[in-house]
Amino acid sequence: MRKILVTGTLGQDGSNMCEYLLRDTGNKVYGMIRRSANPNFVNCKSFIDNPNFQLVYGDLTDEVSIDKLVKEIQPDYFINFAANSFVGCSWDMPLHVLDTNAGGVIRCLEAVKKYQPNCRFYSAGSSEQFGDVDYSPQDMKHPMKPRSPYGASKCTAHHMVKVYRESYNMYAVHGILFNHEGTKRGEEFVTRKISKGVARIHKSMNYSGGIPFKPIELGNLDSKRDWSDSQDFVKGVWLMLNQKEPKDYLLASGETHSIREFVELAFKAVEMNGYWHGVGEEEKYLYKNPLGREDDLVVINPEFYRPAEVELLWGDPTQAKEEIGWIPEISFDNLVMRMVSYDVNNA
Ligand code: NDP
Ligand code: GDR
Repeated sequence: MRKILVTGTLGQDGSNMCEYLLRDTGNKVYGMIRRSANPNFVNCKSFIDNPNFQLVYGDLTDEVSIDKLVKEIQPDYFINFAANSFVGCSWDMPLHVLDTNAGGVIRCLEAVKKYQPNCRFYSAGSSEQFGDVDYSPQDMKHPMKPRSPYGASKCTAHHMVKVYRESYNMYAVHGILFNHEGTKRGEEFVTRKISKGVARIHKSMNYSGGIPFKPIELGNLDSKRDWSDSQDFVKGVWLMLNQKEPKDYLLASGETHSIREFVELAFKAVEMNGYWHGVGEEEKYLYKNPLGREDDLVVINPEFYRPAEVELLWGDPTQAKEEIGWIPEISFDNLVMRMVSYDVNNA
């Protein structure tokens, strides 16, 4: 039986990866979580009781725990999705972000080197490493120009993976993944914030007698992101781990869309076609409801602006498609529809 250690199990990608791997009954999956007073297992509902799944405790900031897991489990694969993953908070806690996202990867690499050198290791890289981009779409040759402590931490991890791969002949890869979302996405990220907000507003409009509601508060509407579905991406990660030779790849949809477009499409999914009015911090997304009342659906809150913004991300996934046969299935429109309808049905 293949033994696979996955970190970030309660998060979006870790839980999607566990779910994907457990479809193969030849896999024994060890899902690492960190100690928490009140852990939230909502993303793990579908597999928590699977006999081939086992929860294990560990923390990326504690090498003793990582060493112990690798020594005891002797995994064939170690997939590290755990991170302090929210770019927006990374200016407020840069040392913690660097220690978790870069130091944590070094701790994993060291444990693999010491206790299970043939284990295949995945490090979760990010399009945030490209930062203020030189050209579009970005490919693996694009220079690293991070704009946040988070982006810089992922660049450090990237360099360390290469160093360990070349110094110790390890199968270690660092995938550069563009934004990927879905119904397990954390609520502070903009896509889920919008889909949950749309569901809340739709409910007020339709089931509570059209009572007034709070609009969704957003920051920069003009930044553009290359959005895909996390379920497509975990398959790409697994492909990266199962090649003859270790090599870093980039996963993206090959399209880019603004936050503004995401808002429009998300409201359209519940048949609320709004319109933009005003400029700068006064800009709003408005909707004329069936009673003739004009409601604010989205307003700007400058609190959500970042000290430095990555304005445009747009990836070129050609290499991953051609060399490892990665085939994403969920389009941007489909992703938005799925997220909104899930949140509407669970509002
Ligand atoms: P999430 O924030 O949903 O999940 C991250 C998980 O890491 C959480 O479950 C969290 O635990 C865990 N974690 C945080 N710190 C530690 C620690 N010190 N020790 C152990 N576990 C820890 O992120 P995603 O699933 O979206 O992303 C997965 C990875 O991919 C991350 O590394 C992220 O930076 C990277 N990435 C994500 C992209 C995306 O668009 N989703 C794009 C590119 C890269 P807890 O639940 O207890 O908080
Ligand atoms: P990102 O995702 O920073 O790209 O990082 P996020 O959804 O947080 O932001 C995307 C863009 O939306 C703008 N924005 C807002 N963002 C948030 N969170 N909240 C708001 O209210 C808001 N209003 C506008 C942001 O300024 C930004 O331009 C994600 C994470 O998953 C990282 O871990 C991962 O590495 C990258 O994607 C690729």
